[in-house]
Amino acid sequence: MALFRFGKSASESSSGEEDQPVAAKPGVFDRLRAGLSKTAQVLNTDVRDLLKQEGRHVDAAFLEELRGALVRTDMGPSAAESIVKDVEERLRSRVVDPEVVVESIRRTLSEKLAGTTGDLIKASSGPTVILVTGVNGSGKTTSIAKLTRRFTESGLRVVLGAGDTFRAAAVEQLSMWAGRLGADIVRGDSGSDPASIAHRAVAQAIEGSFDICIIDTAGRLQNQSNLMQELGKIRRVISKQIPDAPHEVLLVIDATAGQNALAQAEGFKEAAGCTGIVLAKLDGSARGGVIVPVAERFELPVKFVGLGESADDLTTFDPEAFVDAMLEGVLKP
Ligand SMILES: Nc1nc2c(ncn2[C@@H]2O[C@H](COP(=O)(O)OP(=O)(O)OP(=O)(O)O)[C@@H](O)[C@H]2O)c(=O)[nH]1
Ligand SMILES: [Mg+2]
Repeated sequence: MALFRFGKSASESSSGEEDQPVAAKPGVFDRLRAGLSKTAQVLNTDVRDLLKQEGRHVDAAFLEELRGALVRTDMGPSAAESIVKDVEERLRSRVVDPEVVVESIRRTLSEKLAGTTGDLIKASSGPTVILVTGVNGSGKTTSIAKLTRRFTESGLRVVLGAGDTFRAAAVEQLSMWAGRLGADIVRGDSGSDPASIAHRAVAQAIEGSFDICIIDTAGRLQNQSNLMQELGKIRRVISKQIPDAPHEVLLVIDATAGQNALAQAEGFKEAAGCTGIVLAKLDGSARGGVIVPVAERFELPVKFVGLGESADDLTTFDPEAFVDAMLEGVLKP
């Protein structure tokens, strides 16, 4: 199996493209920075308030306040604890040194996120099949639109499978995106079997020599065992057509939903055989730190982050850029 290495899409290019008009699209770091601005604001306000108190000593009360500020970014207790411990060891009973604290946050987050990303897996030959799963409303269909945009911009041909046959509106939503983005779509009647839609979509991908086939699924909760089993059936149907497919099973997680959303998404990893995560809606969240517990808990690579509602609002996950964006402006005037 191979890996997709996308060329930078127009929306991700950090420099102005020659043929772009005056209002060039922002580069990837600008987008991340904008998306993570609410998180950076929380860190900035809380940590700056803590650190600007001149002459304050690193004591139990200080460490407790620091822990609180860190936890408010949703980075999870283990990351917050590591940072607090590190600051305690390095500055115990001494006067607070803001640079040490910020450096400690940066290093801990970088360490926790190192190796938590990965390129999209690609079929060695024939169409690459991507199955997209997650709880209700997490951002699956929009993420499919964003992925489609990336693929078509790279010159790849895409067919979508409207496997959310639960709601008629879901099929319409995906059809609208397919029309806009120049992808084909396979759809069935409302209430038809999602596995048969997946089968037809993969068949069309093979027969029509498409590069990519992306299957949408209805949102579900992990305690809906019949619906979770349905994911297994979709997988089996696909793998009968192409033995190593689906090549990717992406779990879409809503970054605004907090720790509870993580608990809800847990069952998907096994039931659907997930291979990677898309962390959607980071732009709306002051809790961008949630990527740390997401990566830790699922032990799956975070392949993309969603930064808005349009088809361009997706970037690959770059841990260093992510941490930089999270700490953007912290302690700077
Ligand atoms: N701000 C923001 N909104 C997003 C993002 N991704 C999705 N949304 C919005 O979230 C809502 C739900 O997105 P969908 O893509 O329909 O979610 P879904 O998981 O397909 O939902 P169901 O099919 O009902 O389970 C829509 O209003 C999207 O526009 C994102 O990255 N940022
Ligand atoms: Mg949907």
